[in-house]
Amino acid sequence: MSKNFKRTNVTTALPYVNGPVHIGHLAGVYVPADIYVRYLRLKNEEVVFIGGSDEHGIPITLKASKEGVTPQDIVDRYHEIIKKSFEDFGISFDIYSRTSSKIHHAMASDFFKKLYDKGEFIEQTSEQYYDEEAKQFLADRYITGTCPHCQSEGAYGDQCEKCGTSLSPTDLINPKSEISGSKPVMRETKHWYLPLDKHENWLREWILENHKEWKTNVYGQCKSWLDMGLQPRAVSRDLNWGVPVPLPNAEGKVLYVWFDAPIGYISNTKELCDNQNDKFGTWEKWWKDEDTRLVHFIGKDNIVFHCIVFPAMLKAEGSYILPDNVPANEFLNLEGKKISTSKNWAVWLHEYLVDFPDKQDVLRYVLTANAPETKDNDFTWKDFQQRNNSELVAIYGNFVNRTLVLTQKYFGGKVPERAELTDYDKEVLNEIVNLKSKIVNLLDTFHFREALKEAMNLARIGNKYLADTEPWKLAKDKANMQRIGTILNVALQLCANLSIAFEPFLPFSSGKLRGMLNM
Ligand code: B3M
Ligand code: ZN
Repeated sequence: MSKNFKRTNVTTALPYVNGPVHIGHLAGVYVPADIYVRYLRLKNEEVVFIGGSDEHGIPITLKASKEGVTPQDIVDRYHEIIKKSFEDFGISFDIYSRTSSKIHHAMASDFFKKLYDKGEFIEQTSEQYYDEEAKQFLADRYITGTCPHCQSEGAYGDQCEKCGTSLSPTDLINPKSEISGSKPVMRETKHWYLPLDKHENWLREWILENHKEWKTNVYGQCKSWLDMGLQPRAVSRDLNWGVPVPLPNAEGKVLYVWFDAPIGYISNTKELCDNQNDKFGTWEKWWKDEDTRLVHFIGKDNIVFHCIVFPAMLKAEGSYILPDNVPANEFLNLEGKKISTSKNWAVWLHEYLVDFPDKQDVLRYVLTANAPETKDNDFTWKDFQQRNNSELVAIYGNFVNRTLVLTQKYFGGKVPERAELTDYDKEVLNEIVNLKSKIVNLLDTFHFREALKEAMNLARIGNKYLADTEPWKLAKDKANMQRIGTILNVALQLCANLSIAFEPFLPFSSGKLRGMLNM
């Protein structure tokens, strides 16, 4: 970080509400973001933590038509489930709102209008598949046909799921509308495009020269996009679900979901600031002040939108800051297979919370210890069990338990006075200071796995300290009481610092521990 910022605006990808949230979302985005925000709050920094549901786009309309209900039904159902499960899991958003809100529609609409008025779009007419029976243009996902590569039936207009090839709808043999089953025809349609090619030069410099500190997976993806050369991207779609294009003669056209969704970060900030102005100030402070540091937590499939498309939108608008960092994670698999909402292969958060009551921190711990920070990782229940038993219980729990039980037994639960310190005692107390600076460095650079490991080392040091000093043996002789007091005083210092070091990671346990220590 080259600049000294005054405050940080942390956003998390807005999940599509076509299903509940699963451990892949958590490990990739929400747990690391929550760790980061809790860490900043611990340091008393000014921070805002923005979340919300992405309620537009094809994933929603597709789910609705599959179930024979309206898109509104779908988003209402899952928004509530997701919002509640985040809350219960301790993801400490300042706001979790939704893109179907009035504030958002107005914000996205105005944003589009401003870019339109400034001449930042190009208008282009192209031919697209149209369903004459359903009387609507067909999104890629609504067209199926035979894959030209592997000849399998039921390939989608954007991809064949059998052979994995990316397709465009016109590649399909015998295309069919998924809505009416009829054969679609080509029809002309007009759309607005953001000419990303015009933004290529400054994007190149901004990312490739000025943000070399970005994670290598993020930097690398950006570089390859930029090296391929950027093309204009349509920012509107022919669809009846979304934010209507705010222009005359644009009936049946809505903003492309990837245009409106990131603006959702801004709308949600506005909603928060309008409601709690005394606490958070104006929304503009979080989006238009150079002293604000903007950080987007996302998964790797969203990198291009957050590092290239959204920044181009913000730059084209002209009055916004750009993200300072986009610490995107890779994917988490489940028992060796890719997590999939449509294939129902996932551990769903709302179900975990029921099956493992009061065990939020166990999952938070496992997902952080095994976070897909640099490569895809695998979640297994075996690993979950092992990390719970041999790390949380055997290291953290064991140390705290022994320290508190001994303090209770020999000092009636009062913190004993500290007498003269041995070199070993001093070494242990010094380790707290060392570890703190290590953890802080790691958190500042988004290395959450490593930071967690170092926090756990505090408990490891504590266990070793008790094993080496053996206060229970010393207790056989009354003359040793003062020495035992010093040992437990040191151990209690470790416990107190443990509760602080773990606060961003395991907030529930830290709260309990602070309660036990009467901190
Ligand atoms: N809803 C995609 C996703 O859930 C999309 C993210 C929007 S962030 C502005 O992966
Ligand atoms: Zn195929």
